[in-house]
Amino acid sequence: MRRAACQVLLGNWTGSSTVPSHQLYPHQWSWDSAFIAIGLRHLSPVRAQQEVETLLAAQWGDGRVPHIVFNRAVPLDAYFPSPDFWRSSSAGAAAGAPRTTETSGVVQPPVHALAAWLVHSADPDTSARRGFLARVYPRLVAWHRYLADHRDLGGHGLAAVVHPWEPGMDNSPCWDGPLARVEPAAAGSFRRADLVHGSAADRPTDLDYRRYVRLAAEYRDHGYRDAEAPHSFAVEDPGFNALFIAAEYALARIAEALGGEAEPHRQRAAALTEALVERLWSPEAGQFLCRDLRAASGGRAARDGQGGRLVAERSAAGLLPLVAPQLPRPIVRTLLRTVSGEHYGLGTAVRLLPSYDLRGAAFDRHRYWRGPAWFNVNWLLERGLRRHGEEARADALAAEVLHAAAASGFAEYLDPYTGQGRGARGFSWTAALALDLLA
Ligand code: 9WN
Repeated sequence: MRRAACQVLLGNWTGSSTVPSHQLYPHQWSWDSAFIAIGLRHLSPVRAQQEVETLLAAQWGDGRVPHIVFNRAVPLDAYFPSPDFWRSSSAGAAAGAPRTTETSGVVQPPVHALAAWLVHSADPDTSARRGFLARVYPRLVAWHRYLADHRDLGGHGLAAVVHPWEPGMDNSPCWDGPLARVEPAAAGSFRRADLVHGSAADRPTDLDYRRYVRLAAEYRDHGYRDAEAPHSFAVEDPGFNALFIAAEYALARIAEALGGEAEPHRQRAAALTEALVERLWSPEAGQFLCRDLRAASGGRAARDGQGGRLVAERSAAGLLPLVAPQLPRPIVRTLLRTVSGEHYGLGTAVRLLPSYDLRGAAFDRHRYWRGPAWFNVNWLLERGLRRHGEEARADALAAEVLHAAAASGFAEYLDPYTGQGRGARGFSWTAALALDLLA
């Protein structure tokens, strides 16, 4: 299995970074690279460092780390939206987009500091010799500062996502409500490349895509400047912010290793944890929910005066705060119950955590982030279980992840009921995270 996972990673390596999948995603993706580096460190610590460095080399002047770094050798029609849609080097100039590398203009969850710390820890000598931490630290600090300064759209300390691609869970039912207010781009005004390799029954719908395109074009046409863009989609996502917290703690470790100041990072992580609980915890749901910042206030949100409204959909993103080390114990206990309760059924109805509520009206066992089980989410849950002392459950989940990864040929995602692989095969983060669990 180790050999097979390594082969996937070697095959998807392009010389300076790794594609998620040659056919469906032939460029470098932001959070994919973080997960890939976490696995790659067991195969080649130097390549794992390069993976992170290549991504961070495409960072914008305002600190954002783009969700895609385009490979200029790949034909434009291989992936949509392509560089000629984003036009980052011209449209993003005022926000400090790189001049010579084309990227997208949106972001993905900030897993990078965690990845950098884990990559360093795998081989501290090589890391020190290459000056890895010293080089990535200022960039990671600027990235987190971008999220804190430009993305706190709700004004209470959490980072908001402004496009469904940003939380990395493109068509989660959590976005259905917020997206309904977005005017779809004209049908036929673009050509989807994903349907050449992916099945239409699995992928987001055309109507979803028309709204994704509208939002991205709107952002681009405002120079990707957060102060000026209308951001008609703005959501506080518990998964995104949980990873921000974990990354901020990792940044504290990195600062310490460099002989710098760790305390400001720990303080920000603690403040983020507090805001997460205050704004997104739902005792009724037994998990964290998304907050739609553009919804008129009502219900609980009106009473607590927090602005916007909690989205009444259960997604696995609302369990990811288990990776946050300082979560209040009663909340941890509730989350641990929810994971194996009727909505997720881990260990009873299903073997891997599904991406969405098994009982939710929008549940679809094959459609991408509307039900299928994903390996990165399960790897994060495994880590969260272990962090909170649930060793036996973490061991059991790790065994299931490894079994499913191998049996599916390192699939992109799985039917949560049958374990049948779906989407791309030889998918990089599936191989990388399996390698990590084997280590
Ligand atoms: C849009 C690359 C990416 C992942 C995302 C996943 C999918 C892209 C797409 O693929 O999104 O960014 O074209 O569907 O949803 O999590 O990073 O693997």
